[in-house]
Amino acid sequence: MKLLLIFPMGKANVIGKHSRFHLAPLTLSYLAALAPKDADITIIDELVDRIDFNVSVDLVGITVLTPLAPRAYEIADRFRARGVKVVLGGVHATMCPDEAALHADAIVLGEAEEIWPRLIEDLKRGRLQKRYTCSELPSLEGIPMPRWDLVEMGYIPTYTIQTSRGCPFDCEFCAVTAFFGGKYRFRPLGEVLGEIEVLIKSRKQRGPLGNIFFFNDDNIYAHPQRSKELCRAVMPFRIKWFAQAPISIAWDEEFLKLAAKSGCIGVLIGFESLFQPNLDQIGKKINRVEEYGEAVRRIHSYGIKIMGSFMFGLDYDEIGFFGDVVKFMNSAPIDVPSFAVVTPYPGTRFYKRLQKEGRLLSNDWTEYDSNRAVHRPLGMTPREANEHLIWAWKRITSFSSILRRTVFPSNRSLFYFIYNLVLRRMMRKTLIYPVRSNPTPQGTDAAPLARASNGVNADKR
Ligand code: B12
Ligand code: SF4
Repeated sequence: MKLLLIFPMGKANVIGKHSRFHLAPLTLSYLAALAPKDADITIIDELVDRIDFNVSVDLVGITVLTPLAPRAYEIADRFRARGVKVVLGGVHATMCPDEAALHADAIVLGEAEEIWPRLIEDLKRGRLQKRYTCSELPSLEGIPMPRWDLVEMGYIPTYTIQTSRGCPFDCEFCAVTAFFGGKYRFRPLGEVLGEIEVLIKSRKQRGPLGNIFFFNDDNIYAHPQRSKELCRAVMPFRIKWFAQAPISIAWDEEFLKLAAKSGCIGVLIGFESLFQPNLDQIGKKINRVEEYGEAVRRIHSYGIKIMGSFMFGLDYDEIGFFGDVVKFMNSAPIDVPSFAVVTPYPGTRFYKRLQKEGRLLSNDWTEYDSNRAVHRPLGMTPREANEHLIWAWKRITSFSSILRRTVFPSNRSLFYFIYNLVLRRMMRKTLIYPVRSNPTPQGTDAAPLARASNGVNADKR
């Protein structure tokens, strides 16, 4: 059985085609590991590889995220035109199954641990079904080691490991809880350690930075006790790691101590907004704006750096907020900045609310890249949101901001200085200077609802 697994590239790629400044694709190497042992598998990550549409294969599997969906469908249609069977899976295929089904011989809804081997067996026996649904969330015990041997070297030299799935929170805009059903599951620690050990042994493959790990869990601190056990367990390996975490880690000194001691070099934190009513509305109530400064100080005091992410276009946002966020990032300081326009991904509560309120502006999924407004914000026009996002990126990747955030503070870091220079180059090349062929969605110049109507938004500060 010849399998071809594809990660499509959409316009959402802000890094640039055929640049290897990416993380290697865990989803595909993991799906390869779940396939029968005798399968002959090729992995194509379109960010770095080209697809040979004439290749002889029995089955093409494509993972679908929302901004990549149109490209995924285009690839699927081309293979199907030749009579090759195509399966679509992933978050977007799960949230929009009827749409995905138009481009596939079979679709997989939800997690594929149990389904994928069964589907391949069905294909072999000539009884492939149109739709496979994960009815029960799979246990993460005994999941196989991803087939990194099938992925070419040369990505960012970081190993990606998933130690848990899900998050106990349910932020309105986030697809995680909609997809994973709000249930938090974790892998047995022994299995995670086993995977780390194997990867460390193959380190030479990945160059001198080969001991940096990305725990790509949705929330590494979802179960504080278990998070601390993970830190204790990885200590002997002397790895460096980073992960996504909530701001509440700042108040758990024991965790911060253990994380730092076990090699934590950074955490990705969703600050999202500097205006509390926004946070309350999107359900991110663990974030308290008045505590942000102190939280950053505490996390930094353990030598842990912060990638801080903020979103714009939330209901209580107004233009001045862009400048406030840049100012906060410079003074906190935030080591690696990340900005997005809040995006209503299908299946989320945010999507459903905006749909009900008639505020969705685009049904072109390529525009759902978090770099532009595809909804009608209340306190600014979509165009203002887009232009100010670019303005904020420009300011935060200026030399003065980079020096302020990474060189002048007492916890200065050469690594993060260089990282910011790379980010500066990337953002200038892909978002700040290029004129997009299709820059803004329909309705871009629509007046903001609140300003145009009754000033609902006027006295919110
Ligand atoms: C790590 C991560 C990233 C990394 C990816 C690194 C890498 N190369 O692996 C980075 C930082 C690059 C990234 C980028 C983006 N991401 Co991201 N990311 C994640 C995260 C946290 C984990 C993904 C992961 O590796 N999971 C582990 C694998 C094993 O799980 P999986 O992919 O879901 O696959 C399982 C099933 O879905 C299914 N499956 C998936 N595909 C297929 C295909 C077939 C054929 C079959 C049978 C089954 C199947 O089987 C797997 C096993 O059960 C998820 C959150 C989440 N928990 O899903 C967000 C998430 C997937 N990302 C999201 C988004 C929006 C993005 C960006 C668009 C953000 C942006 N503005 O740029 C970009 C797009 C990337 C691109 N290629 O253009 C959203 C997707 C929403 C949506 N509706 O599409 C998520 C869900 C986060 C969220 N909070 O909503 N991301
Ligand atoms: S805390 Fe993060 S992962 Fe959890 S629901 Fe909110 S945004 Fe999603």
